[in-house]
Parts: sequence; structure tokens; C-alpha cells
Amino acid sequence: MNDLETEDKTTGATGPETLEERRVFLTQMALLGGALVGAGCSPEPKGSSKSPAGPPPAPITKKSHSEPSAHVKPGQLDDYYGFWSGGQSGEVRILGLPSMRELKRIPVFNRCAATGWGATDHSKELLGGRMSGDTHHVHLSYTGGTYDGRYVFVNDKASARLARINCETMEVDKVIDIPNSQGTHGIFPQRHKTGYVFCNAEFRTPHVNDGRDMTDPTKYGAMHTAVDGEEMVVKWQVLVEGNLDLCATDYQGNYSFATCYNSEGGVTLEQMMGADQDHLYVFNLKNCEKAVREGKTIKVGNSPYPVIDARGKDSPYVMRVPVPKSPHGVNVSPDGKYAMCAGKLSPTVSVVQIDKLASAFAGKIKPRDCVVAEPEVGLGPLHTAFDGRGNAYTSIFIDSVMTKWDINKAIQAYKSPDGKTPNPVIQKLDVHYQVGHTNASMSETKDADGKWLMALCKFSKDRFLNVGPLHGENDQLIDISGNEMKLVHDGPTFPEPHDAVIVAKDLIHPKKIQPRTDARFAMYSAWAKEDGVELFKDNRVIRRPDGTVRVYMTSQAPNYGMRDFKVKAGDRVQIILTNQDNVEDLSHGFCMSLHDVNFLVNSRDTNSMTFTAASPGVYWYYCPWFCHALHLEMRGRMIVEA
Ligand code: RUQ
Ligand code: CUA
Repeated sequence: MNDLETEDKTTGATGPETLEERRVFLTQMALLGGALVGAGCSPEPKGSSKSPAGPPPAPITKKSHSEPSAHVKPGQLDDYYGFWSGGQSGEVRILGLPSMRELKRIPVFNRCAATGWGATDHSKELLGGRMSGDTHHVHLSYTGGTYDGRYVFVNDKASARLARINCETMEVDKVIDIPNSQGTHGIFPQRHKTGYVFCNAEFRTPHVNDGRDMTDPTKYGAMHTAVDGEEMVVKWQVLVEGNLDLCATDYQGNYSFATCYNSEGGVTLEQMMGADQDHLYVFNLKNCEKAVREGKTIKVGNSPYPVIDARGKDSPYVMRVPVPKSPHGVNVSPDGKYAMCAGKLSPTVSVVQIDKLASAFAGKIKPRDCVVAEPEVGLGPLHTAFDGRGNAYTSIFIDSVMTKWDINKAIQAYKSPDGKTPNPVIQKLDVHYQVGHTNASMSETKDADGKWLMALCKFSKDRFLNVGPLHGENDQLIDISGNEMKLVHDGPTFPEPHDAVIVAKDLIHPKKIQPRTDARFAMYSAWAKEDGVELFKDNRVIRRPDGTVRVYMTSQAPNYGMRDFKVKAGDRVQIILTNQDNVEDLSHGFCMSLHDVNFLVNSRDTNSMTFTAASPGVYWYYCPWFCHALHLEMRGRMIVEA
């Protein structure tokens, strides 16, 4: 056997030939790999009205709409901003939709060589020296049920952090640690105003996690944390026994939600999959705030924040709505009426009617009575999006499909379980492959507009040219403006987007020139004041009492304000560069040869980096951003003396 044949075997290229065969093959692989065979065939959830196969989907009526085109001609602008999490890349990306053109990468929890993020003085302080992160969920700040265009919030699952991006500059302005937490996963801001941002801890740990209770998982718990989204400070936490996965909020400011897939309290896969029922946790915010006001809280470890201990059973603070087997996504419909819990290991979506929750909290009905539908949508439902016309779109991981279903029909079918009501499932569309998150244009707002749907596929397999063992993911764009979902574009992405939100372009207004309002500029103003320097004018070398050499420099295409400067070998050198250019898109930067120093300075921006001057000699610094016909000449010398 030659090398080529071996390679073909390992890539599966000698396997299935036709698209249809490949789908079957991939589904089998997913079933094997995920050990979900049994899960998919789990016993009927209580109250489910249909046989596992279900009646066939209703025929699709011929569409008569004019199709929106995904093609955006050169020079034309997109209709939507897409905010993508970058997963283990630690970043957030901005795409234009429907073109799917990548417009920007915003470094968040990662080290970005292009911009210097993670190594510049201020970003280093924000990140506390940590150079990696795992962004899953991006959500924008809201006012009155829709995006207010001010902030983007994003989680870091790896280090339990929440970051905020300022939409004026599309740069991170705050990063905070979520205390007593591991695996900060689902996050969601409140929607009636920019109030709290809730953060779910997915991993249960001992509380306090200081060496006690390590071998007794029954004592583990997880935190639901309320962060003030304006101030970016933790306000309070709720401690529960189950792990917390995805997060959502209502439109009124009464509740926040968390799916819990491990009511068993297990620490192994088998244990976590044991129970047939898990929960949607519903947090009653008014009651939680009251408890905090009245001091009915505890402190955990050294953390100063009040914690409501709500472990064990239902209370005024938390109610557990039973839903089948390991739910994952929870998404609230644009009319604010329903929270959809995707079953993951159950082929169903549980529809929780939000205005029934108050009665359940009051003990008038059972928590499970809040479930008003449980349509069967396919094997491995994960997340749900909406078109604002009464339809839901659920991503189905194992089947690799998007299932479109009618919310009202699902509710009718649940009420009359004789099967006489029409099947709520309208269409299943193949996606490629193993779709995780989904979202639709403005889907998480009251203004869901039903134009575009994203299927964020975890595998791309054969959809793109082979680029080696690490494949791209495949973010697929689907036209949902008509009766029928239509796949219109394959969007390869670098690992690994988890979630995306699609925002009408009119809601976002970034500045083209640096407004100098973030905390970074307060820091530079303070430094300049200490040193008696004017940032926009002076080019000076200041030796500080602690020995640090601050080099204040300006830039204006194609010159630096300083042709050379002198330091001593081993000096701690801080380059503080201010870009005087007041022209859109005229970025400069600063790269010091052989010193691992390289950072970006946009128009009217100031940025800085600190390094140790190497052994005596001449070192050229230069502008790495192509800024002028004489860009290559934009350089100078650092003279390092013995
Ligand atoms: S999770 S594939 Cu990290 Cu958003 Cu559902
Ligand atoms: Cu400035 Cu190139």
C-alpha cells in the first residue's frame, strides 16, 4: 500500500462517495463518537405527544417571495453586523452579513501579534498576564428589548471571566473575573435595559474551593452571577447544586434562566447522563435582590460578594422546571412569551411559558405546568432561533439539520395529544455538518426580522479544499425570508466559533478616529502629567526615579517624532507612541527589531509597550503598518549603550 492510499483511508476519502452517503456516514460517526445512541432513543419525555418517528413534515408550499441575495457587490455594504465568538482563539470577530466577509478580529483574551493586544501595557493589565481564553457567547447590551449599540459582552470559559467591548472603538474596555466559578459558560444581559449580565458556572466545585470537600462531589455547587453591565462589577451570586449551562433573560427584567444538564451531580460522563430529567433553573430576580438587600446571604471564601445559598430545593430565589435529559440551549422568543429549552439528549424542545412562572413561584401550579409544548425536532437539539413570524429554528447536532417548526402548532399539539393537530415541524434542512449554535437576524431581540439564519457547524469535512488535519468550521448562511429555508453560503472559519449574533447595521455606530475616552487614556494622561509631557506634542526621553525609561514619541506619516534615542543595556524601556494623524484609516505602529515589540497605534491613538533593552548596539524601530509611499522609511534607531 502506498502513502496515498493510507492517507485516503485515514481521511475517509475512500469511504462514502455521494453527498447523501456522506451524510449517513457522518451521522453514524457522530452517534459513535458522542455515545449518544441510547440517548437519542431515550424514553419518551413525559407529556410528549408523538411517536419517535412522528408524522411526516407538512409539505412545503411553493415560495413566492423575492429572494434576498447573499451576494454583496464590491463597494457595497452589508446589511448586518455579525458578532462571532472565536472559541479557543480567545477572540471576537465581526462579519458582514449577508456577504459573510470577515471585517475584523477583536482580540479579547488572546495575544494578538498584529495589534500588540496582550503585550501592550494597558491590555496586559486588563488580562492579568493570561494569554489564552475560550470565548463562547457574545451578546450586545440592550435597551427596551433591542440592541442599544453600546457594548458587546463575551465570556471566557477557560479563566472564568467576562469581557466588555466598547462598540465605539470595537476594543475591549473591561475584563473582570467571576469569583467562585469555573467554566463560566452561558452569559446573557438583561433586555429591558443594560442592567445585569448573568454568568453561569458550568463546572461544579467545592465552595469554598480551598482544599475542602474535594472527594465529595455531593458538596459541589455552581454559581449564577449577576454582574452590573454598566459598571462591570459583580453584584451578587446564587449558589445552586446543579451545573449551569446556557443562560437567557426575559424581556421584563423579572427572571434569568439557566439550563442544567447534571441534576445527578455526577463527575463522570456516565453519571451526568444518568437521569431522564434535568432542569431549567429560573432565577427570580426581585426575590434575589430582596435577599441581598436584607442580608440573607453568605460569603464564600475571601470573595466580598454576597451569595444566596439556594442549593437543594425550590425557593423564592430559584425554581427548577423539569425538562427531559440534559438540556442545552435556552432561547426566549421575540414576543417574550416562551423560553425554548433544547433537549440535547432528548429529541425535543421544551417550551416554557414565561407568564406562568409567577404562579409556579407562588405555589399555585407545579413548575412542570409551565411547559406548554414539547415538539419532537430531531436527534440532538442544541439551540433555537426565531424569525418573528411565529416560527422557531432549532439546530440539530446529530442529524445535522436545521428544523423549522411552528410554535403555536406545537402548543396545540401538546394540548391535544391525540395526534389530530398538524405536525408543528415545517421543514428540515441539511447542514454540513454537526451544527452547534444557530442564530437569526435580530433573533434575540423583539425585532427579529426573519431574513437570515446562521448554522454554526462544528465539522466541515468535505466542504472545502483539504488543508491538513485541522479543518475549518463551516458557518452556513440560510435564507429564511420565505416559506422554505434555503442554504445560500458556506463560510469557513478558523477554530472555533461557538455563537454569533446578527445585528441590523443601523444599530451600530463605531467611530472612525480614536475618541480617547476609554480607561487607557486616563492612564496615559496620568503618566504624561507625572512626567510633564504633552502627549500630542512632545518627543522626549524621561528617566524615572525607579530607573524605567519612558520614551514619549509621536507619529505622523511618514515620520516618527524621534529619529533616534539612547538607553543603557538592561534598561526597562517604555515606548509611548501617540499618532498625530487625524485621517481615517491612517494607522501606524511600532516595531522594535529583535525585542519582541510590535503594536498598533490608530489615528489619534496612544499606545505603549514595555521591554528590556538588549545588549549594546544599534536597533532599528520601524512602522509595521503600510501608511505612506515612504512607509518603509518610517523608522529610527535605538542606540543601546553599555
Ligand atoms: S455552547 S453548541 Cu458553549 Cu454555546 Cu451550545
Ligand atoms: Cu507609519 Cu507605516
